[in-house]
Amino acid sequence: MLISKDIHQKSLSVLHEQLAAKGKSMDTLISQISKFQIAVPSWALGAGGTRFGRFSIGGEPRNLEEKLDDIALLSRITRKTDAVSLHIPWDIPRDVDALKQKAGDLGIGFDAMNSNTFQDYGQPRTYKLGSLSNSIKETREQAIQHNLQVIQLGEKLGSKGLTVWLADGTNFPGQSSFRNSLKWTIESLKEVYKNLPADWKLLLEYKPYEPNFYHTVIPDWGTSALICNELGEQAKVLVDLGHHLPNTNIEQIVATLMFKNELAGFHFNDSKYGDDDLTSGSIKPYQLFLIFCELISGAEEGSQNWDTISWMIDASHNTKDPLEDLVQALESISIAYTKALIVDRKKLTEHQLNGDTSSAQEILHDAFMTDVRPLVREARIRQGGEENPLDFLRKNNIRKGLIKERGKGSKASGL
Ligand code: AFD
Ligand code: MN
Ligand code: MN
Repeated sequence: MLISKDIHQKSLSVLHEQLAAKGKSMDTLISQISKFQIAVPSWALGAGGTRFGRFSIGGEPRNLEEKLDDIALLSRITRKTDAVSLHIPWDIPRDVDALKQKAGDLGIGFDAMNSNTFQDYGQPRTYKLGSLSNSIKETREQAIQHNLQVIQLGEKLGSKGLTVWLADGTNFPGQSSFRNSLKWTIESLKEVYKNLPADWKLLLEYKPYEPNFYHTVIPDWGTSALICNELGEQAKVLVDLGHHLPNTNIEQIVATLMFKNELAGFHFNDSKYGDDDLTSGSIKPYQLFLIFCELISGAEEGSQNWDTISWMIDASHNTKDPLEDLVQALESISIAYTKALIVDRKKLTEHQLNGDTSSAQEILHDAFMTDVRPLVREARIRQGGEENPLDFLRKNNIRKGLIKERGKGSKASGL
């Protein structure tokens, strides 16, 4: 929605007064919002697909360099992202040094690397019946080696994390042994973990179902935490918002993981039913806000240091222009974060201790219902970003220009 400069200033001064009344400093909030950066996944810049098909957007990046160009554009207009998360082998660079140079020139860092043992891409042994959990030792060995190669590439690029998401699982009862596949997964991950650089972390992702529909080897946060505890301090649990059965209390999972300093980070998206990979905040904005309430209180109470948590979007666009979707996602995440920052936590704790339920709930509701967009916009403007990034993309016919430059329907690698 286009806001005039005048309206922006007026709404900002009203918000300023509201926040001052709560003892919140606008400048402190603006610097917190500005510091909060979210990594963009390389595969989100092209049109995603479902098992029923894929509809190209046109002008999609044809290679890693063009993906970096798109992320640099997002960074310039939103000021909310400064890193890319690569997916290997989709994003194997032709020339590592040249890529590093280009990323450096664009001010884009390398967030966690994603290994891929959920597809066959010409490797000697198929992953059809699993990878790190496969009953065939040589296949597990191959998957281990792939993860080690991803770590080696990541080290050259300056990444500090390896995200492991296993599609491993079964479609039918009896297809494999629950315990053996868990045992083999732990053994394999121990081999990977042994080769993790001392300043890296292993982000172990969980998912209840899909692509397997009877069981997934790492289906939930508890199993991921159980495995991380077998591996060591540098292994922690990655929470992908779309990886929960309907109505799961994700904010409680976040609070529990922080309680044990076991939260690796997030893959932000939104969903109605499954791993829908929809725009963050487009379906359940209140849940996203409550998750940030747990993150901020967990960090403030010293459960887990904010800087040890990784922030990344993991979404895939089948109907929207990927750039527009990412602009909306970055904005929604910033808004949820800002609303959580303005919660009067001191009063909330008082009401909790006094058992005053209505007042406690009122504290959260009041923050959630506060329109903090002027603050998010002001932070962006002060950082030299666009007042309205979505409008910028449209007004400057960015997608049209990309189609002209890259052609229609160019094959985008990725999910
Ligand atoms: C799919 C998986 C998972 C993983 C992502 C990138 O469900 O979220 O993180 O691909 O590998 O979305
Ligand atoms: Mn994910
Ligand atoms: Mn997913």
